[in-house]
Formats: sequence, structure tokens, C-alpha cells
Amino acid sequence: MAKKSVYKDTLEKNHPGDEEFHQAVHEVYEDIMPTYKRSSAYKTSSILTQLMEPDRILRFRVSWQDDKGSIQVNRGWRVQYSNALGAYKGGLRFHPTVNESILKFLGFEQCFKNALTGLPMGGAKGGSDFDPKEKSEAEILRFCQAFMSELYRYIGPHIDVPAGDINVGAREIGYMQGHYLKLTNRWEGALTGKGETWGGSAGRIEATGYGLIYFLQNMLEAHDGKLSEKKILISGAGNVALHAAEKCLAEDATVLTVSDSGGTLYFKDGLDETTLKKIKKIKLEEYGALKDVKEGSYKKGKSPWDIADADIALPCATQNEIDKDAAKKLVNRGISFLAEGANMPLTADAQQHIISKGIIYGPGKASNAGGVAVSGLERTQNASMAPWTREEVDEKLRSIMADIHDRSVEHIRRSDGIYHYRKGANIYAFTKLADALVAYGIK
Ligand code: NDP
Ligand code: 2IT
Repeated sequence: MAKKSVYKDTLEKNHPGDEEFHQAVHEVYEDIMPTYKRSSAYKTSSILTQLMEPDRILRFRVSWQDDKGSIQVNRGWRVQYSNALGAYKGGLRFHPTVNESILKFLGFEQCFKNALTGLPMGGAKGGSDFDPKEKSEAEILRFCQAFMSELYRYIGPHIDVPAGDINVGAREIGYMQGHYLKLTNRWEGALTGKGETWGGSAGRIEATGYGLIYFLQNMLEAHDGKLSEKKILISGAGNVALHAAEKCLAEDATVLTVSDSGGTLYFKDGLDETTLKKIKKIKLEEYGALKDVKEGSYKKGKSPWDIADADIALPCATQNEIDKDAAKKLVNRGISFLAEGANMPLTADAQQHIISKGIIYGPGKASNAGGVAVSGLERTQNASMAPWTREEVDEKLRSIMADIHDRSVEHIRRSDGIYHYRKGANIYAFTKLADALVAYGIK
């Protein structure tokens, strides 16, 4: 009879059908099992079972009035996953696909990512199945206020500090911060990703994309490579993707693609700065679509991996956007490095495939941690009532990403000349979380 897994049955029993959550847990537990098994304290403290169960999940109804005067009802959540290493911290996502499985996977990942930053932050995620597409400004404002009317009870600078994620950017954070002020009358750092003139950190908007490129540069350097003149496929055309593209151009790399839910925009000779500015305006300020961009050639329904050969892939859209077939395409396109801007953009099969083919792989919990790291710096600035300059923040971001790179290789050796960053990052973060839980006795 097959040996029983120490955690799989509990995962099935307590989180039935939560595919994305199972996927995230399996990936981590596969890597950390030898570390876990070596420690009797981890076993006595039931660390695997503790980490599989969020501290709490808050779910609430969000009723709001549309422009026609009708009441619309959405579901809202905050998964406060673990505050073992600091107050709960993580983004809010507004997307019709949002459900508890996705938020649990994101909350779980966030605990490990935040541990890697070295800043005192626990992990959380939240959001709603609200679809902002085709909604008016007034509807977005009313929805954000209705959402905060529930969420404000559960957050605060020492409890839980939300930020943005898919479809939650500076505009939505502004509407929620305004309503938090109205409801609590307290000016405090209860949200990050605020605008620079109203309490936000310089550089937070760019931080995930820029941080991704800093991490990639560390990966390249560790393998005797460099970024300049490399050809890059980027998926997504949101906050993370477009700021990653911006930093690539600044480093003389060639960006061949960006994409959105409609298709991919391909630039045979590389995206230029003027066009990138136009795309940023259309996607980030006007909430438009890539199909309306005049420059480049638009490939409806296609992914970047369907289109061109390149050296590096940066998936920056959403979870599981790359399945095994797409991973095979990436291998055939000659990709030698892949760093994740999105959270879990590769299915388990896809990860296995690219790792087995020797592609050097930067897992999101390490490579996209720059956003939450600068959120951590925003909290410090809010708490000390002293803002820092863009240069100071950028220098700190570069140094945090270099530290995350080093932490991701601290517990591993090169195999066939390359680092298996996923394993190293998982072991480092797991050890930090597990040691805290052991130290607390029982929590
Ligand atoms: P945005 O909302 O700014 O952009 C998301 C982009 O991905 C858009 O181009 C969107 O297309 C596309 N997209 C989203 N969902 C889908 C889907 N189901 N299918 C196809 N395309 C999709 O979000 P962000 O850039 O902030 O986030 C992107 C990823 O990065 C997410 O995985 C997020 O969790 C992760 N992340 C974000 C951080 C942050 O600080 N913002 C930090 C760390 C990770 P369209 O415009 O057509 O909807
Ligand atoms: O996935 C992420 O790390 C984020 N969406 C950012 C979280 C944050 O608190 O800045």
C-alpha cells in the first residue's frame, strides 16, 4: 500500500476542490519536505498542518448602486493568512474570477514572499468578484466605498495592511483610503500603494516591475549573463508588465511583446519608449485595450509565446497563464531565463517542464516581491511620518531584491551549473515561518 502523505489528506478534507490553493501548497511542500522531516520541533508543532490553514477568512456582501439606480451585489473577502512574521499584508484583487481558492493560494504565497523580503510582514490577500470592465468612474467609486465599508473593521497599521493587485491600482486605493478616513477619522498607514502626494511611497507604483528586473539581473549575473541586448517576451499590460518593460528598455534590452486579455502586441524590432508611454496611458490611465494601440502588430487571441523567439520570458498577467503546451513553446523559442512577475503564472506541469529543460526559473514569491517590499517601506515612512526620496527607495529596492536573490540560494547548491531558485526560496521562507511558530509555542 502507498505510504500516506503527512498533509495531502487534510488538504483534501479541509479545502476540497480548491485547485489553485492545492497547487500552491504542493509546490512548496514538495521542496521543503526534507527540511521539515529533519526537525522534531516542526513535527511536534504540526507546522505543515498549521501552514495549510489560514488564520481566518473574512467574507462579506458588497452591495452597491449602479448608474441606473439598481442594487448590485458582489462577494468580498479578506484572507488573513498568517501574522506570524508581522501584521497581515497583501493585495486586493477585483476580477470576476476571484474566489476563495484563488485568494487562499495568493495569501499562502504572500506569507512566503513577505518572509523573503526580510521585513516584518505577515501574509494576506483579499478582493472581490466585482468586474470593473465597462463600469463608469462613479460606479467604481461606489463599489470601492461599499467594499471599504466592510473591510475597515478588520484592517489597521498594526493588524492588516492591504494594497493593490489585479484591477486595484492608485485610483481604487485612493477611493478606499478616502472612505477609510471618512469611516475611522484616523490618518494612518492602513493601506499601501497610496499616491505620493497623499502618504504613498515614491516608487511603489513601479516597484513590482522594476524589482522583477533587478531580480532578473541578479539571476543573470549569477549565471554569467547580462540583460542588455537580450530579447524579452512579456505577458500582461498592467502595472507589473509595463513597469518591467520600462526598466528593460532603460537597461538596453529588447521587449518584443506585451499582452492583455484580448491578445498580444508584437514589436518585431522592439518596443520603443514613446510607444511604451502611449501604452501606459491607454492601459493604466484610460483602462483601455491593446487592440486600440496603433503601433506594433496586434495578434488577437495570441500569447507572446505563440509569436517570437527570445532569450527571456516574463509572465506578468495572471495565475496559470502558462500550461505545459505553452511551456513547450517557450522551450522551442529558445528561452533560457524565466522570471515570474505574476503570482503562480505556471501550472505545475509547466514548471516541471521548463525546469527539466534547464531554463533558469525565478519563482514569483522571490522575483515579484519588490512591490510588497516597497509597501513595507511605505509603512515605515507612514509610521515615522517622514517620506523618502525616489532615489532612496530605489536604492533600498535594489538592495532588497539582491538580498532575496541571496536568500533564495542560501540553502541550496548549483545543480548542473544552475540554481534551483524555487527550492531555495521555499526552504528559506518556510524556515522563517516555521521557526516563528515553534517559538510561539502555540498560536
Ligand atoms: P493589472 O490589473 O494592472 O494588470 C493585469 C494584466 O493582466 C492586464 O493586462 C490584464 O488584461 C491581464 N490579465 C489579468 N487577468 C487575466 C486573465 N484571466 N487572462 C488574461 N489576461 C489577464 O494587475 P497587476 O499588473 O498589478 O498584476 C499582474 C500580476 O502580478 C498578478 O498575478 C498579480 O497578482 C501580480 N503581482 C502584482 C503586484 C502589484 O504590486 N500590483 C505585486 C506582485 C505580484 P486586461 O487589461 O485585458 O484585463
Ligand atoms: O502580490 C503581491 O505581492 C501584491 N499584490 C502586493 C502586495 C502589497 O501588499 O503590496
